[in-house]
This record gives sequence, structure tokens and C-alpha cells, in this order.
Amino acid sequence: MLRRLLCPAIVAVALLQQATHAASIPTIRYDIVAETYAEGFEIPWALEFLPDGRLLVTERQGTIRIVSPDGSVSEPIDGVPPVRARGQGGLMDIVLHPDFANNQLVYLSYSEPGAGDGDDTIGYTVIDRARLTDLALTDVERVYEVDAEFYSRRGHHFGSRIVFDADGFLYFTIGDRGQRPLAQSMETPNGKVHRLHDDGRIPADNPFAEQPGAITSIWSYGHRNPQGMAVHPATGEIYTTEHGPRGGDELNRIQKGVNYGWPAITYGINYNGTPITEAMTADGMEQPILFWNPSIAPCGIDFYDGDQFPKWKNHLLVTALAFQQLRRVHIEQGRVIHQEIIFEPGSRFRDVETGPDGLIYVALEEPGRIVRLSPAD
Ligand SMILES: [Ca+2]
Repeated sequence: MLRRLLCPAIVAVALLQQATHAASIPTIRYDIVAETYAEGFEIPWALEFLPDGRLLVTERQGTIRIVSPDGSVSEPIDGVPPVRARGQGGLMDIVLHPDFANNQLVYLSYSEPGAGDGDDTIGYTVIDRARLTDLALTDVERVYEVDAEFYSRRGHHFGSRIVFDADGFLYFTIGDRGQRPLAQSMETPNGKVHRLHDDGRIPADNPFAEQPGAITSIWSYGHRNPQGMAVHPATGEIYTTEHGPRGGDELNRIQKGVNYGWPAITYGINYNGTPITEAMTADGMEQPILFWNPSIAPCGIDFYDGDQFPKWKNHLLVTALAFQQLRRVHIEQGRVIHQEIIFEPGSRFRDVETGPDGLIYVALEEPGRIVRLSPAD
């Protein structure tokens, strides 16, 4: 009887030890330990920490949950606008306003349902902002939308990452929506990085603000599908990762008014093996600072700015969907010095964030969960 009572306890202790002494994962500069921090998500798309240490998590089907520091996960919060969750689209990024502590504003990107029903629905990337109070969004307000003519049935290349720079400008990405030539046209929002004031107004110094017929929010162009964007903590420069064609995924350093080449130049080819263009370079078109061949399918990125991995300070953490990896990319003065795979748990990655505790948090898909990386003792 005693033995039967003890057994579950012994098993529990063994499991606890297993969890406590999880095998460490060697990397070049640190041994790291990975542990599940929170679970029970569908497809977690974006991570954003609140000043109080709680973690906002978007799920692509159109919900937001909040993870408490103990790892417990809230029910979906109220007030999230309806999204078109089809193909690659749905609810995507979430970021805090730089003055969130005083105004409680959060910004969302998502595929907005346009007209139509069932398989005939159309959609396009929009940006909303709203006040986050307790477990609800209130005062939802549209910050960016495009004319109805740009909405389409296509289910891919929504872009959708959002960042604020040190001066408080809002940047976000929109992919080419599967219509390649539009990435080179100033008259469409497709395939661009856009820049706005925090309330959606167009900054007067945007590069195409005065150009007749141009979409005035455009900051840079010639992008295929940028799904990662981050601001360098020291230099303030904006970097994006971009899903390219086969063999043409890119890391770009984003500059005002610059053409990043898609689809006129690329290192990739069509996924069926046919060429897109013979050109890899062209005058007036910027080169990526890194391209991945084979394609890793880079998604969310973050410059590591915590204090738990000091040798990784300001290195870029890059998540990968297809290759199911977290990579560390060491960049100095706009050049890639080195890259390393640091975590490969056998699951697609969507996003990565440095926590306020200096640990690294990643959003994984299979199953939907948040994993925390810390240095081994
Ligand atoms: Ca390019």
C-alpha cells in the first residue's frame, strides 16, 4: 500500500528533475537550456512584452492571449477586430506604442476581410490601434488601409511586421500579394515598407510624399514578402527579413527611398525550377546584406538586447519556418560576420523576443507554444 502511494510521487520527482536538469544545448558561446514557458496556442504569430512582464501573443486565427510571468495563459481577450484567416493571412503582428506606459496603445496588423462570402472573400493588410485595458481592446481605430481596388482573393504575402523607430515613426511591411511587378510600382502598396506617424498621418519627409500618383506611405520598395523587422538597438537602423523565391530569402538593411530589387533582381528561382530573372544585381537596386540558399523561410526577428547572453549583445535572432530553426546572426557595421543555428526543436518558428528578464522567448507552431531559452548553469 505504502509503495503504491509512493510511486506517483517518485515519478513526479523524477519528472521534475528531468525538467529542472533539462539537457543543455551547446552553441559556440553558450550552453543553453530550452523549456516550455506557455502552451495551448493555435498558431502563435507574434510576441510582445508588456512593461509589467506579461507577454502578448497573437494567434493567426484572430485571437490575442496574455501570458502571465508564471506561464499561465489567459482566455482570448475581448475587442479584437474580425480578421480574414485564410492562407497565410489572419491576425499577425502586435507592438506597443513607444509611450504605452502612458497611453496603453497597441498596434495590430491583420488581413482585413473585404467584400464577398465563403471562398470569394477578399482581403488586404491593415493596421489598427487600440487601447489595452485589463483583458480587452477598446477604442479600436484604423491607422492604415488601402483603397478597395487593392484587395484580392489571394491568400499570401501579407508582410505585416510593425516596428517603431527611436523617433516614434511607425514602419510596417506589406508583401507583393503574389503580384510581383507591383513591388516596383510606386502606385501600389504591394511589396513595400511603409512609414507613418503614430496616428496614421503621412510624414512630410517620406521619399515619395510629393510624387504624383505615388502611395505616399512608401519608405522602401522592391520587396517580396518581409515577415521579419527589427530596429538595431545601437544604430537605430531597421532590418527586415524577406521570404524570397527558392534560394532567395534575404536580410535587408532598410534605407529611405531605396529599391530592394524584387522581382527585377534576386538570388532565387521559381519553386518549380524555372528562372525569374537572370539578374542578381542592377544599378540603382540594393543588395541584401545576406541571402539564404537554400531558403530557410525567415520569419520574426529581434536584436538580442538583454543581459543574460552578453556575448550575443545586439546580435540578430532570426526565426525560420521551413528550416525550423532559430539562428544568431552577428552583424557589424551593416555586414554579416557570422551566423549560427542555436536552437532546432523540430517545429516551425514564427517569432522571437528578448524578455525583460534577458531570456529569449520563441513562438513555435507544432504544437503552438512559447519556449524560453536561458543560459545553462
Ligand atoms: Ca532584394
